[in-house]
Amino acid sequence: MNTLLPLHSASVVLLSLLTLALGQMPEEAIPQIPPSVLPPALEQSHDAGDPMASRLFRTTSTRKQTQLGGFWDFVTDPQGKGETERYFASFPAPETRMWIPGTWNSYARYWHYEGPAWLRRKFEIPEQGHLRLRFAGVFYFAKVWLDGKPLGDHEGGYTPFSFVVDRVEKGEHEIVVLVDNRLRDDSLPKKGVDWFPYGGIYRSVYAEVVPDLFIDNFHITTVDSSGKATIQVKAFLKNPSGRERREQISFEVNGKVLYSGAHTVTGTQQEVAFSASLDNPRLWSPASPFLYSARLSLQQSGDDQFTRFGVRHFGRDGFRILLNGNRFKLAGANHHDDHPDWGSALPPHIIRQDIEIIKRMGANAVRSHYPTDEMFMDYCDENGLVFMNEVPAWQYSTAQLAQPSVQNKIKTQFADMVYRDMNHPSVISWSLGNEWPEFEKSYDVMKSLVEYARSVDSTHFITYVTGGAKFGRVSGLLDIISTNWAQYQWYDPFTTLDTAEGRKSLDDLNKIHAAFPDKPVILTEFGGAESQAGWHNWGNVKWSEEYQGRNVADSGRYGLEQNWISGGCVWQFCDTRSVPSRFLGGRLRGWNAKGVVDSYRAPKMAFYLLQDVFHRYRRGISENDLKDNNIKDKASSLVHP
Ligand code: ADA
Repeated sequence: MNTLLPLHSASVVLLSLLTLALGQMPEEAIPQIPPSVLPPALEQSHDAGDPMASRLFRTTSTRKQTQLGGFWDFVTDPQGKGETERYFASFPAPETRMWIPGTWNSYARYWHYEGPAWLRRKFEIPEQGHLRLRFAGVFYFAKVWLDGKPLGDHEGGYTPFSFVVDRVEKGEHEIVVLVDNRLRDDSLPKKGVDWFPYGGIYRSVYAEVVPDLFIDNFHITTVDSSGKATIQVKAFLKNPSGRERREQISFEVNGKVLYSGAHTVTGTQQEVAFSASLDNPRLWSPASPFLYSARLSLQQSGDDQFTRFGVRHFGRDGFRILLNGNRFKLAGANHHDDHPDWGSALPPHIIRQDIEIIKRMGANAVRSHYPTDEMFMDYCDENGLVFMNEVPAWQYSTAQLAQPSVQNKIKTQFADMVYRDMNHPSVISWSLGNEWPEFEKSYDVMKSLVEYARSVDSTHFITYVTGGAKFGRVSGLLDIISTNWAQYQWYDPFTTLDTAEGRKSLDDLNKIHAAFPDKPVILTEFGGAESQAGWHNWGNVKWSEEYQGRNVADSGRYGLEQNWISGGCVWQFCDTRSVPSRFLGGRLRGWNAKGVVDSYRAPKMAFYLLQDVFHRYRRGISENDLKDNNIKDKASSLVHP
């Protein structure tokens, strides 16, 4: 990635422009110019080559699955009369047919629609049996009927849910889903959040026939110690009939059986735990993202499930984060599932391209405000991108956090996130929320959330993200202090690092370390300045690419150069659509335009400047070469070329 790259005429022009803009700079400071074609992201396989599949690997070799993507009948229900009028039994004349996975808010006709909507499709099942319907993500509230009978409902837009129906006949069936994307003060995220609440069945959905006893999921944790990894497996079994049975459970890694044992299963669900060992494990890291394939199988019931895992260890040494015993700093990007044509329903080729661009940026990490698409996580695993995962408890007020219903939603979302994403070696941390304006007033809430989080999973860092360089008693509860370094220049081009405001924001940051010298600190968001792609100005003018580029490069470099800071993630990867209420609050065209690439992923100047910062860091140049005054000098050269 870092070798000499072919230059062609467009690149040469761009190179000259950048050189002009940056003034006299030493040769190695010239940003890398990427070739016009991105190298492909690593991809080991794709689930049976099925374009509708939600994962990059085969998840079962025994279950018959029917992908339910494609066109569904669609009708909006602005007056909310669908349930009384029994749309689930007799679907009204459709307004249109909607492509699933998809969101209605990416269709011109439903661009602004927030409310209830109904979707229906028919499908065939190949044999009689227990039918499991699995939704990877429906935003935000869903209620499901099969052949006119209610299966249940689900609240929460980012994690999967499923229903099992006993003895469904072979042949044609009808599924109806009521979806509502109206957010409220006590929803997760809350109403008015700074990203668009795209409504719909926006992630994959499938039906599959499962045996009486089946595997719902299984978790793998690994402990590496001199030439051997101990693998701990926890299997989550479902046994809807509750009938007691004896089952032989086998566990294979890369085709080799590492464990086989008989277990008694009683009740409708049961956890089974065992351990195995793996000799001479290859470790996972961003430089060498080695993955193992694991299969869990039930001999008598005939069920199986696959997953992938990595052997790696995140640890702490005072303020340092260690990966496999070595210092690790994040050089990352904040990613939203958002695209002008697809909304939040990113199709596989866009997900793959986003990963390619993030890799090309020189990043080694990604952060998201919520559990992202499972395929995105698979790509992070394969491409060595460390992932900061988060519950979308975004900017809740003290009064909101005091509500037990809100606390329960945070806990449920946390548990569901861990349940889904536990095996991804890319995951470094679980965050409990982002930017509660008065987080210290919610100390007791945070304490109980952290205790809950640790009871669910003790193998990943627990964190919470403050808005601005802030800290307090809450910080002492966390494994990592995460802070959005948003104080200078985000909305005001005159507060550069050289000004009094800029210096104050540096002082504030340093105070965190002074108060908690032994805790790692990550700048979960830095460099957030909006720019209109293509709008340039010499004077650091708001919305110009120069204004954004300067903020991104200065703060990214600062985060990587300070020994006590464990790096950070740029805010943000691409321009994303915001909520209508923010349209008048300064969001350009209604979009949050702080992307280093625009909404269609075309690079802005900030992309190249950040790429230079990240690549320098990876080449080990930054720590010695760019200390002290260089930040100031380069910033000045942007304003006074
Ligand atoms: C915060 C928040 C982001 C976004 C950002 C901004 O840092 O976490 O979601 O709203 O502000 O663009 O102002």
